[in-house]
Amino acid sequence: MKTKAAIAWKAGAPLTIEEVDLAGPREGEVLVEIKATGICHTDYYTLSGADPEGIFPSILGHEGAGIVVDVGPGVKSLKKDDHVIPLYTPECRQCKFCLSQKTNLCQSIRSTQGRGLMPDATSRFSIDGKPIFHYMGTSTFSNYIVVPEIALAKIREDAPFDKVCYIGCGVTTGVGAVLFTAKVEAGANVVVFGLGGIGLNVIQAAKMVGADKIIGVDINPARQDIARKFGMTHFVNANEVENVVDTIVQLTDGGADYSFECIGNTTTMRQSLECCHKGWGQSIIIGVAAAGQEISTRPFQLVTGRVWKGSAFGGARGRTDVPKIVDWYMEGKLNIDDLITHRLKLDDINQGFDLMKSGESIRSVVLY
Ligand code: NAD
Ligand code: AHE
Ligand code: ZN
Repeated sequence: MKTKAAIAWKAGAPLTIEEVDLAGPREGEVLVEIKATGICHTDYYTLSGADPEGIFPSILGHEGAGIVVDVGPGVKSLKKDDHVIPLYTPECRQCKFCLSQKTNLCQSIRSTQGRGLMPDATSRFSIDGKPIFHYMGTSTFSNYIVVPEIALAKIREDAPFDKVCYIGCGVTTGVGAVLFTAKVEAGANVVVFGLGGIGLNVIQAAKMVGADKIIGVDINPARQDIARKFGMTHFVNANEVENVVDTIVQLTDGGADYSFECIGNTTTMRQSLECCHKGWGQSIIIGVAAAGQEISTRPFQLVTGRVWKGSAFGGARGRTDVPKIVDWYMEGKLNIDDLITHRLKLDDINQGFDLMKSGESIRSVVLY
Protein backbone atom coordinates (compact mmCIF):
# COMPACT_ATOMS: atom_id res chain seq x y z
CA MET A 1 0.00 0.00 0.00
CA LYS A 2 0.95 3.67 -0.17
CA THR A 3 1.37 5.92 2.86
CA LYS A 4 2.05 9.62 3.27
CA ALA A 5 5.14 10.26 5.36
CA ALA A 6 7.74 12.88 6.29
CA ILE A 7 11.14 11.69 5.07
CA ALA A 8 14.45 12.59 6.66
CA TRP A 9 16.77 12.31 3.63
CA LYS A 10 19.90 13.58 5.36
CA ALA A 11 21.07 15.07 8.64
CA GLY A 12 20.12 18.69 9.16
CA ALA A 13 17.80 18.94 6.14
CA PRO A 14 14.09 19.73 6.52
CA LEU A 15 11.74 16.73 6.25
CA THR A 16 9.93 16.31 2.94
CA ILE A 17 6.40 14.96 2.65
CA GLU A 18 6.18 12.11 0.15
CA GLU A 19 4.21 9.06 -0.82
CA VAL A 20 6.00 5.93 0.36
CA ASP A 21 5.41 2.24 -0.40
CA LEU A 22 4.59 0.21 2.69
CA ALA A 23 4.74 -3.60 2.62
CA GLY A 24 2.14 -5.49 4.67
CA PRO A 25 2.68 -7.04 8.09
CA ARG A 26 4.68 -10.28 8.24
CA GLU A 27 4.69 -12.93 11.01
CA GLY A 28 4.14 -11.28 14.41
CA GLU A 29 3.66 -7.81 12.86
CA VAL A 30 0.79 -5.33 12.83
CA LEU A 31 -0.29 -2.61 10.39
CA VAL A 32 -1.34 0.56 12.25
CA GLU A 33 -2.95 3.76 11.02
CA ILE A 34 -1.32 6.57 13.00
CA LYS A 35 -3.88 9.24 13.91
CA ALA A 36 -1.60 11.68 15.74
CA THR A 37 2.06 12.04 16.71
CA GLY A 38 4.00 14.36 18.97
CA ILE A 39 7.39 15.80 18.06
CA CYS A 40 9.98 15.04 20.76
CA HIS A 41 13.39 16.63 21.20
CA THR A 42 14.90 13.22 20.40
CA ASP A 43 13.50 13.43 16.84
CA TYR A 44 15.35 16.73 16.48
CA TYR A 45 18.50 15.21 18.02
CA THR A 46 18.54 12.41 15.43
CA LEU A 47 17.68 14.74 12.56
CA SER A 48 20.53 17.05 13.61
CA GLY A 49 23.08 14.29 12.93
CA ALA A 50 24.26 14.04 16.57
CA ASP A 51 22.77 10.55 17.11
CA PRO A 52 25.33 7.78 16.50
CA GLU A 53 22.41 5.51 15.55
CA GLY A 54 20.89 8.07 13.15
CA ILE A 55 20.37 6.53 9.70
CA PHE A 56 19.16 8.25 6.55
CA PRO A 57 16.89 8.16 4.62
CA SER A 58 14.46 7.34 7.40
CA ILE A 59 11.03 8.17 8.76
CA LEU A 60 11.37 9.68 12.24
CA GLY A 61 8.71 9.98 14.97
CA HIS A 62 8.17 7.87 18.09
CA GLU A 63 5.27 9.51 19.97
CA GLY A 64 2.16 8.25 18.20
CA ALA A 65 -1.28 6.75 18.68
CA GLY A 66 -3.54 5.00 16.19
CA ILE A 67 -5.73 2.09 15.15
CA VAL A 68 -4.88 -1.46 14.08
CA VAL A 69 -5.76 -1.95 10.40
CA ASP A 70 -4.47 -5.50 9.85
CA VAL A 71 -2.46 -8.15 11.65
CA GLY A 72 0.11 -10.60 10.27
CA PRO A 73 0.21 -14.35 10.91
CA GLY A 74 0.64 -15.41 14.52
CA VAL A 75 -0.52 -12.15 16.10
CA LYS A 76 -2.64 -13.05 19.13
CA SER A 77 -2.95 -10.07 21.43
CA LEU A 78 -4.29 -7.52 18.93
CA LYS A 79 -7.02 -7.38 16.28
CA LYS A 80 -8.32 -4.97 13.65
CA ASP A 81 -9.77 -1.73 15.12
CA ASP A 82 -7.89 -1.97 18.44
CA HIS A 83 -6.52 1.38 19.61
CA VAL A 84 -2.77 1.35 20.24
CA ILE A 85 0.32 3.34 21.17
CA PRO A 86 3.56 2.21 19.45
CA LEU A 87 6.42 1.47 21.86
CA TYR A 88 10.03 2.29 21.09
CA THR A 89 10.79 0.23 24.18
CA PRO A 90 8.89 -3.00 23.49
CA GLU A 91 7.88 -5.57 26.10
CA CYS A 92 8.29 -9.16 24.90
CA ARG A 93 7.93 -10.64 28.42
CA GLN A 94 10.34 -13.43 27.40
CA CYS A 95 13.87 -12.04 27.07
CA LYS A 96 16.42 -12.03 29.88
CA PHE A 97 15.80 -8.32 30.43
CA CYS A 98 12.00 -8.61 30.68
CA LEU A 99 12.22 -11.70 32.88
CA SER A 100 14.70 -10.03 35.25
CA GLN A 101 11.97 -7.61 36.40
CA LYS A 102 14.91 -5.25 37.05
CA THR A 103 14.61 -3.15 33.89
CA ASN A 104 12.16 -2.07 31.21
CA LEU A 105 14.84 -2.30 28.53
CA CYS A 106 13.49 -5.30 26.56
CA GLN A 107 16.27 -6.33 24.18
CA SER A 108 14.44 -8.84 21.99
CA ILE A 109 14.48 -6.59 18.88
CA ARG A 110 16.89 -3.83 19.98
CA SER A 111 19.68 -4.60 17.51
CA THR A 112 17.55 -4.53 14.34
CA GLN A 113 15.57 -1.56 15.69
CA GLY A 114 18.81 0.37 16.15
CA ARG A 115 19.70 -0.34 12.51
CA GLY A 116 16.36 1.02 11.26
CA LEU A 117 15.00 -2.41 10.41
CA MET A 118 12.18 -4.76 11.36
CA PRO A 119 13.11 -7.90 13.36
CA ASP A 120 13.70 -9.89 10.13
CA ALA A 121 16.35 -7.29 9.19
CA THR A 122 14.37 -5.74 6.32
CA SER A 123 12.44 -2.50 5.99
CA ARG A 124 8.71 -2.28 5.17
CA PHE A 125 9.16 1.25 3.75
CA SER A 126 10.51 1.97 0.25
CA ILE A 127 10.43 4.55 -2.53
CA ASP A 128 11.03 3.37 -6.12
CA GLY A 129 12.19 0.03 -4.72
CA LYS A 130 14.87 1.64 -2.52
CA PRO A 131 14.47 1.04 1.23
CA ILE A 132 13.67 3.87 3.62
CA PHE A 133 14.71 3.07 7.20
CA HIS A 134 12.43 2.79 10.21
CA TYR A 135 13.26 4.87 13.32
CA MET A 136 13.10 3.64 16.93
CA GLY A 137 10.88 0.85 15.67
CA THR A 138 7.99 3.30 15.37
CA SER A 139 8.32 5.92 12.54
CA THR A 140 5.17 7.75 13.57
CA PHE A 141 5.81 10.53 11.02
CA SER A 142 4.15 8.10 8.59
CA ASN A 143 0.35 7.84 8.37
CA TYR A 144 0.61 4.02 8.28
CA ILE A 145 3.33 1.91 9.92
CA VAL A 146 4.15 -1.75 10.43
CA VAL A 147 5.38 -2.67 13.91
CA PRO A 148 5.97 -5.88 15.86
CA GLU A 149 3.09 -6.93 18.11
CA ILE A 150 5.38 -6.70 21.16
CA ALA A 151 5.89 -3.00 20.41
CA LEU A 152 2.23 -1.98 20.73
CA ALA A 153 0.30 -1.09 23.88
CA LYS A 154 -3.45 -1.64 23.57
CA ILE A 155 -5.32 1.31 25.03
CA ARG A 156 -8.96 2.15 25.79
CA GLU A 157 -11.04 3.31 22.85
CA ASP A 158 -12.44 6.51 24.38
CA ALA A 159 -8.96 8.06 24.76
CA PRO A 160 -8.37 10.93 22.28
CA PHE A 161 -5.48 10.17 19.91
CA ASP A 162 -4.42 13.82 19.67
CA LYS A 163 -3.66 13.85 23.43
CA VAL A 164 -2.61 10.32 24.35
CA CYS A 165 -0.04 10.14 21.56
CA TYR A 166 2.16 12.15 23.98
CA ILE A 167 2.08 9.13 26.33
CA GLY A 168 4.08 7.34 23.61
CA CYS A 169 7.15 9.20 24.91
CA GLY A 170 7.11 12.50 26.84
CA VAL A 171 4.44 11.86 29.45
CA THR A 172 5.59 8.33 30.26
CA THR A 173 9.25 9.38 30.30
CA GLY A 174 8.71 12.22 32.79
CA VAL A 175 6.02 10.65 34.96
CA GLY A 176 7.67 7.21 34.89
CA ALA A 177 11.08 8.60 35.90
CA VAL A 178 9.47 9.87 39.13
CA LEU A 179 7.26 6.84 39.83
CA PHE A 180 9.22 3.88 38.43
CA THR A 181 12.91 4.92 38.31
CA ALA A 182 13.35 7.22 41.30
CA LYS A 183 10.26 6.14 43.28
CA VAL A 184 10.04 9.63 44.78
CA GLU A 185 8.30 9.67 48.16
CA ALA A 186 6.02 12.29 49.70
CA GLY A 187 7.95 15.12 51.35
CA ALA A 188 11.03 14.77 49.12
CA ASN A 189 12.79 17.80 47.64
CA VAL A 190 12.97 17.50 43.85
CA VAL A 191 14.98 19.47 41.28
CA VAL A 192 14.17 19.41 37.56
CA PHE A 193 16.72 20.64 35.00
CA GLY A 194 14.93 21.60 31.77
CA LEU A 195 11.26 22.56 31.80
CA GLY A 196 10.28 21.25 28.37
CA GLY A 197 8.10 18.42 27.20
CA ILE A 198 9.79 15.96 29.57
CA GLY A 199 10.66 18.16 32.56
CA LEU A 200 7.11 19.45 33.00
CA ASN A 201 5.89 15.87 33.22
CA VAL A 202 8.51 15.20 35.92
CA ILE A 203 7.09 18.21 37.76
CA GLN A 204 3.48 17.04 37.55
CA ALA A 205 4.41 13.56 38.82
CA ALA A 206 6.51 15.02 41.66
CA LYS A 207 3.48 17.05 42.70
CA MET A 208 1.22 13.99 42.34
CA VAL A 209 3.34 11.97 44.82
CA GLY A 210 3.43 14.83 47.33
CA ALA A 211 6.97 16.19 46.92
CA ASP A 212 7.81 19.15 49.17
CA LYS A 213 9.98 21.63 47.22
CA ILE A 214 9.91 21.24 43.43
CA ILE A 215 12.66 23.41 41.98
CA GLY A 216 12.79 24.02 38.25
CA VAL A 217 15.97 25.11 36.43
CA ASP A 218 15.86 26.56 32.92
CA ILE A 219 17.37 29.36 30.85
CA ASN A 220 14.02 30.26 29.28
CA PRO A 221 12.11 32.51 31.71
CA ALA A 222 8.92 31.93 29.72
CA ARG A 223 8.82 28.40 31.18
CA GLN A 224 8.19 29.73 34.68
CA ASP A 225 4.41 30.25 34.51
CA ILE A 226 3.54 26.88 33.03
CA ALA A 227 5.93 25.09 35.39
CA ARG A 228 4.31 26.76 38.42
CA LYS A 229 0.89 25.70 37.09
CA PHE A 230 2.13 22.10 37.05
CA GLY A 231 3.53 22.23 40.61
CA MET A 232 6.95 23.93 40.55
CA THR A 233 7.49 25.81 43.83
CA HIS A 234 10.80 27.60 43.03
CA PHE A 235 12.39 28.71 39.74
CA VAL A 236 16.13 29.07 39.11
CA ASN A 237 17.11 30.89 35.93
CA ALA A 238 20.51 29.31 35.27
CA ASN A 239 21.63 32.48 33.46
CA GLU A 240 20.84 34.70 36.43
CA VAL A 241 22.51 32.96 39.37
CA GLU A 242 26.22 32.80 40.00
CA ASN A 243 26.31 29.10 40.86
CA VAL A 244 23.36 26.79 40.12
CA VAL A 245 24.53 24.02 42.49
CA ASP A 246 25.08 26.38 45.45
CA THR A 247 21.69 28.00 44.84
CA ILE A 248 19.93 24.62 44.97
CA VAL A 249 21.88 23.40 48.01
CA GLN A 250 20.82 26.56 49.88
CA LEU A 251 17.19 26.28 48.81
CA THR A 252 17.00 22.65 49.96
CA ASP A 253 18.98 22.82 53.21
CA GLY A 254 21.80 20.61 51.94
CA GLY A 255 20.72 19.34 48.54
CA ALA A 256 18.00 17.60 46.55
CA ASP A 257 16.65 14.20 47.46
CA TYR A 258 16.07 13.62 43.75
CA SER A 259 17.14 15.61 40.71
CA PHE A 260 16.19 14.96 37.09
CA GLU A 261 18.21 16.11 34.07
CA CYS A 262 15.80 16.66 31.19
CA ILE A 263 18.01 18.64 28.78
CA GLY A 264 20.73 16.40 27.36
CA ASN A 265 23.60 18.72 28.35
CA THR A 266 26.63 17.24 30.11
CA THR A 267 27.22 20.40 32.18
CA THR A 268 23.72 20.25 33.64
CA MET A 269 24.11 16.49 34.14
CA ARG A 270 27.06 17.23 36.44
CA GLN A 271 25.08 19.96 38.22
CA SER A 272 22.21 17.51 38.60
CA LEU A 273 24.48 15.12 40.54
CA GLU A 274 26.33 17.73 42.55
CA CYS A 275 23.15 19.49 43.74
CA CYS A 276 22.04 16.24 45.41
CA HIS A 277 22.04 15.77 49.18
CA LYS A 278 25.15 14.14 50.65
CA GLY A 279 24.53 10.55 51.69
CA TRP A 280 21.44 9.77 49.63
CA GLY A 281 20.54 12.24 46.85
CA GLN A 282 19.85 10.64 43.48
CA SER A 283 20.37 12.27 40.08
CA ILE A 284 18.28 10.73 37.32
CA ILE A 285 19.63 11.31 33.80
CA ILE A 286 16.85 11.47 31.22
CA GLY A 287 18.38 13.86 28.66
CA VAL A 288 20.16 12.35 25.66
CA ALA A 289 23.63 13.76 24.88
CA ALA A 290 25.28 13.67 21.48
CA ALA A 291 27.82 11.12 20.26
CA GLY A 292 31.24 11.73 21.79
CA GLN A 293 29.93 13.61 24.85
CA GLU A 294 30.99 12.38 28.28
CA ILE A 295 30.01 13.21 31.85
CA SER A 296 32.45 13.85 34.65
CA THR A 297 32.45 14.60 38.36
CA ARG A 298 34.79 14.15 41.27
CA PRO A 299 34.40 10.51 42.40
CA PHE A 300 34.14 11.87 45.96
CA GLN A 301 30.59 12.93 44.98
CA LEU A 302 29.69 9.23 44.64
CA VAL A 303 31.81 8.05 47.56
CA THR A 304 29.81 10.40 49.74
CA GLY A 305 26.52 8.82 48.79
CA ARG A 306 25.18 10.71 45.79
CA VAL A 307 23.84 8.37 43.10
CA TRP A 308 23.78 8.73 39.31
CA LYS A 309 21.02 6.75 37.56
CA GLY A 310 19.60 6.73 34.04
CA SER A 311 16.02 6.41 32.92
CA ALA A 312 14.74 5.36 29.48
CA PHE A 313 11.02 5.66 28.73
CA GLY A 314 10.57 6.43 32.43
CA GLY A 315 11.39 2.86 33.38
CA ALA A 316 7.92 1.95 32.11
CA ARG A 317 7.09 -1.52 30.77
CA GLY A 318 5.12 -0.35 27.79
CA ARG A 319 2.42 -2.97 27.28
CA THR A 320 1.77 -3.13 31.03
CA ASP A 321 2.17 0.49 32.13
CA VAL A 322 1.12 2.63 29.13
CA PRO A 323 -2.58 1.56 29.30
CA LYS A 324 -2.55 2.54 32.99
CA ILE A 325 -1.06 5.95 32.21
CA VAL A 326 -3.81 6.46 29.61
CA ASP A 327 -6.32 5.66 32.37
CA TRP A 328 -4.71 8.23 34.70
CA TYR A 329 -5.12 10.86 31.99
CA MET A 330 -8.75 9.90 31.35
CA GLU A 331 -9.44 10.00 35.11
CA GLY A 332 -8.05 13.57 35.30
CA LYS A 333 -4.97 12.60 37.33
CA LEU A 334 -2.57 13.84 34.64
CA ASN A 335 -2.80 17.08 32.67
CA ILE A 336 -1.74 16.52 29.09
CA ASP A 337 -3.92 19.07 27.34
CA ASP A 338 -2.08 22.15 28.62
CA LEU A 339 1.29 20.82 27.49
CA ILE A 340 0.16 20.43 23.88
CA THR A 341 0.68 23.98 22.73
CA HIS A 342 0.60 23.51 18.95
CA ARG A 343 -1.35 21.30 16.51
CA LEU A 344 -0.07 20.91 12.96
CA LYS A 345 -0.80 19.11 9.72
CA LEU A 346 1.86 16.66 8.47
CA ASP A 347 2.60 19.09 5.62
CA ASP A 348 3.72 21.64 8.23
CA ILE A 349 5.81 19.28 10.38
CA ASN A 350 9.01 21.31 9.92
CA GLN A 351 7.30 24.21 11.73
CA GLY A 352 7.05 21.89 14.74
CA PHE A 353 10.85 21.59 14.84
CA ASP A 354 11.22 25.38 14.51
CA LEU A 355 8.78 25.95 17.39
CA MET A 356 10.77 23.53 19.57
CA LYS A 357 14.13 25.13 18.74
CA SER A 358 12.86 28.65 19.43
CA GLY A 359 11.39 27.57 22.79
CA GLU A 360 7.86 28.63 21.74
CA SER A 361 6.24 25.21 22.02
CA ILE A 362 6.12 22.65 24.79
CA ARG A 363 4.73 19.89 22.56
CA SER A 364 3.57 20.11 18.96
CA VAL A 365 1.23 17.38 17.80
CA VAL A 366 0.81 16.43 14.14
CA LEU A 367 -2.69 15.31 13.17
CA TYR A 368 -3.22 13.00 10.19
P1 NAD B 1 12.55 20.33 25.11
O1 NAD B 1 13.30 20.97 24.02
O2 NAD B 1 11.07 20.37 25.10
O3 NAD B 1 13.01 20.92 26.53
C1 NAD B 1 14.33 21.20 26.88
C2 NAD B 1 14.32 22.32 27.94
O4 NAD B 1 15.66 22.51 28.41
C3 NAD B 1 13.85 23.68 27.41
O5 NAD B 1 12.89 24.23 28.28
C4 NAD B 1 15.14 24.50 27.37
O6 NAD B 1 14.91 25.90 27.55
C5 NAD B 1 15.91 23.90 28.52
N1 NAD B 1 17.36 24.12 28.44
C6 NAD B 1 18.16 24.02 27.32
N2 NAD B 1 19.44 24.26 27.67
C7 NAD B 1 19.46 24.51 29.00
C8 NAD B 1 20.49 24.81 29.95
N3 NAD B 1 21.77 24.90 29.58
N4 NAD B 1 20.14 25.01 31.25
C9 NAD B 1 18.84 24.91 31.64
N5 NAD B 1 17.83 24.64 30.79
C10 NAD B 1 18.13 24.42 29.49
O7 NAD B 1 13.05 18.81 25.14
P2 NAD B 1 12.26 17.52 25.69
O8 NAD B 1 11.41 16.96 24.62
O9 NAD B 1 11.69 17.88 27.02
O10 NAD B 1 13.51 16.53 25.87
C11 NAD B 1 14.48 16.78 26.86
C12 NAD B 1 15.63 15.79 26.76
O11 NAD B 1 15.16 14.48 27.11
C13 NAD B 1 16.23 15.64 25.36
O12 NAD B 1 17.61 15.41 25.48
C14 NAD B 1 15.55 14.38 24.83
O13 NAD B 1 16.31 13.77 23.82
C15 NAD B 1 15.52 13.55 26.09
N6 NAD B 1 14.54 12.46 26.16
C16 NAD B 1 14.95 11.32 26.79
C17 NAD B 1 14.06 10.26 26.95
C18 NAD B 1 14.49 9.03 27.68
O14 NAD B 1 13.78 8.03 27.60
N7 NAD B 1 15.59 9.05 28.39
C19 NAD B 1 12.76 10.39 26.44
C20 NAD B 1 12.38 11.57 25.83
C21 NAD B 1 13.29 12.61 25.68
N1 AHE C 1 20.43 6.36 19.54
C1 AHE C 1 20.58 7.20 20.66
C2 AHE C 1 19.82 6.65 21.84
C3 AHE C 1 19.13 7.74 22.49
C4 AHE C 1 18.38 7.26 23.71
O1 AHE C 1 18.98 7.12 24.79
N2 AHE C 1 17.09 7.07 23.55
C5 AHE C 1 16.23 6.77 24.68
C6 AHE C 1 14.85 7.18 24.29
S1 AHE C 1 14.73 8.89 23.89
C7 AHE C 1 13.12 9.08 23.51
O2 AHE C 1 12.85 10.36 23.23
C8 AHE C 1 16.19 5.29 25.02
O3 AHE C 1 15.16 4.67 25.15
N3 AHE C 1 17.34 4.71 25.20
C9 AHE C 1 17.50 3.29 25.41
C10 AHE C 1 17.87 2.60 24.13
O4 AHE C 1 17.95 1.38 24.13
O5 AHE C 1 18.07 3.31 23.11
C11 AHE C 1 22.05 7.40 21.01
O6 AHE C 1 22.36 8.47 21.51
O7 AHE C 1 22.82 6.47 20.77
ZN1 ZN D 1 10.92 11.06 22.84
